[in-house]
Amino acid sequence: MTCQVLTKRPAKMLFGDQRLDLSQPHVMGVINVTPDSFSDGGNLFASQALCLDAAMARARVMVEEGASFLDIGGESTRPGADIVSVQQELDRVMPVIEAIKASLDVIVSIDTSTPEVIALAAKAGAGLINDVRALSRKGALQAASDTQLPVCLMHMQGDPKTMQNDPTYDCIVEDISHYFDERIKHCNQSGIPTERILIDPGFGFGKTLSHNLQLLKHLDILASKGLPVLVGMSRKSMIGNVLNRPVDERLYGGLATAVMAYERGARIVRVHDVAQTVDALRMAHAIMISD
Ligand code: 7PM
Repeated sequence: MTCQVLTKRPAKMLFGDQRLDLSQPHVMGVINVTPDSFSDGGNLFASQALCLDAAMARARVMVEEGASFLDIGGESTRPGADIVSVQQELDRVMPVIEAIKASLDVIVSIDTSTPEVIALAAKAGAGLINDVRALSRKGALQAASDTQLPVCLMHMQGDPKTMQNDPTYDCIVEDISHYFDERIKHCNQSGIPTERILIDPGFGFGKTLSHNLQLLKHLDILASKGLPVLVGMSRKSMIGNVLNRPVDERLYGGLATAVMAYERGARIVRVHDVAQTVDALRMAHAIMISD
């Protein structure tokens, strides 16, 4: 028997003009267009034009390596990061979205909490709205609803400035599950049907190492809600803290988290290292569907 039979998750989901089979795992490549993004040291940002060239070069490679999505972000959510103006965020992400849509066959995910960015990115052809604030900003629910695109609701405790100051939960998995129930209700009331919602526990966003490890261990409980689960652990401190490795030496640890998340029901894995993660997940998938 295959595992899909056991879930109530629909096998296919429409992301803008692309239909994706979510009975298999998919990789989302991260394209940060921020000067302070920790994973690329800001080297995509030397100047506006250079930035676009570098972002597109990276995008092309990630698509060749098998990414189904590219996640474009123009606001750093690093703890303590500077606040970005709406215009600044638009100036960073819109050229990249337009260039990708013009030349690459991939679903563009827009990593934003800003209503104006949601609307314009959708107009430019984005296929998924990925919001680390789960559409909690004023106007974001309506903006997302108007696009008719799927939305990824990520859980975060607190805000990026303070979230790592002693985060606490009664029971991390239950608390986050209830949080999603509330946000899904708000989405539904704003015209976003449950069929267009993905959930993401938000590894590293207001969580201690122990919280992050428990969340991954019990991810199957969140997946059993029936909504597609997306996860992002690539290069994060939860890997660094277990292995005692700097950010550029967390690939193997990250592959372990990707495979374990997939086995527990995650279907989209957001990573910086696309080729390696695609291989790991193709292998895991072959095992999962064997009988
Ligand atoms: C600095 C700190 C820069 C943290 C970037 C980050 C997620 C996300 C991010 C995630 C979803 C990173 C994060 N993380 N969106 N955006 N899930 N859906 O490590 O885990 O890339 S930003």
